[in-house]
Amino acid sequence: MEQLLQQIQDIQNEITAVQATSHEEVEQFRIKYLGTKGLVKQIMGEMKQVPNEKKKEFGQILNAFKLHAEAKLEVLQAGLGDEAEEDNGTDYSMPGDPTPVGTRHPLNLVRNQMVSIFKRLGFAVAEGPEIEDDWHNFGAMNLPLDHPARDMQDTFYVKEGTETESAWLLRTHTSSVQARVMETQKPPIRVICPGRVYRNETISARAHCFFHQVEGLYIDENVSFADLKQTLYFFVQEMFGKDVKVRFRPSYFPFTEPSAEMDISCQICAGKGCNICKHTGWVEILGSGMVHPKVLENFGIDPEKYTGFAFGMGVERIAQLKYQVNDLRLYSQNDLRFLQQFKSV
Ligand code: 2NL
Repeated sequence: MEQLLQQIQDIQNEITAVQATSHEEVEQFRIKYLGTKGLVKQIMGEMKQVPNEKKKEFGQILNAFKLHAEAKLEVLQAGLGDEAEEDNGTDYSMPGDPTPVGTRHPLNLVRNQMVSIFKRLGFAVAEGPEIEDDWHNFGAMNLPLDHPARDMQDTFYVKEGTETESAWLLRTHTSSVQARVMETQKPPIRVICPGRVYRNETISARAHCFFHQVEGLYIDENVSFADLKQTLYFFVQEMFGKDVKVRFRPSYFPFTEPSAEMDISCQICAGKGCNICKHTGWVEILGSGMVHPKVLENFGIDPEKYTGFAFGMGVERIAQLKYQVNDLRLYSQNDLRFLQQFKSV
């Protein structure tokens, strides 16, 4: 009896220590311990030698012994995992196929950089609809009814206006977004409006029927032309480096007075003269001015108390100077050979 118990204990220890790495080894375990001629069956056969008064106690020990062996078999089977982990000739330690990482569109890279510079100066970003009514795009901006920009030749009309209903059109500048800001907010106002705008032009290397703009608007008490100049000078220094030179030329826009266009020293030839600057050493990059008093009045802002400056520039223009890509069509053709060249700013 003592000997039998010791034998069970030894076999149990043996079972506990068994390890298996293949289905074959697990099957060997099953045959050795749990098979019809296995050790568990053999030990059970010893039951007849056990005296009657010990049979109950011994039966319980034997049952626990059998359960222990069966549990171990399950553990070994589970340890092998599913069929996929069987050797099917695949080397799972091989590195996977690389996932190609996309690139940002060059216009988005430039737009993001422009926006982040103005954000650092405290400008908030505002966006608005691309389909606009006549008032937000033209009327509020002091464009007279007979202004050429309103012509069917220049603007895409979605719906022509009638005596009682406004015309609907594809916005020709993001000024319409600033109009919506002035409609809903009181000064001080300091926003930039990035977005796509549309003009009815024949597509060529130099013109497209849509392009991208960043416009800015700053209205508060005592905003001066000096503020305008310094803000825009800071912008181009951040964009093109500290060595960039600027000059302002008087200009005309219906929505600003006085108005000015800003040129920067040519970033392609450093002022020596090239095709981009038409051998002048200067390239025009934006239009700007002090917000016209009529525009302020259109939104109930008192021009005697408040003044403001505004500016607008093309994202394509800045990208052209940064990347020297001169054919505007490349920006909208989605040719991956072109787009994949722009990994970062
Ligand atoms: C250009 C010129 C400009 C503005 C845009 C503006 C907006 C408001 C009031 C007054 Cl709400 N002005 N915008 C002012 C001057 C020039 O854009 O060449 N853009 C590509």
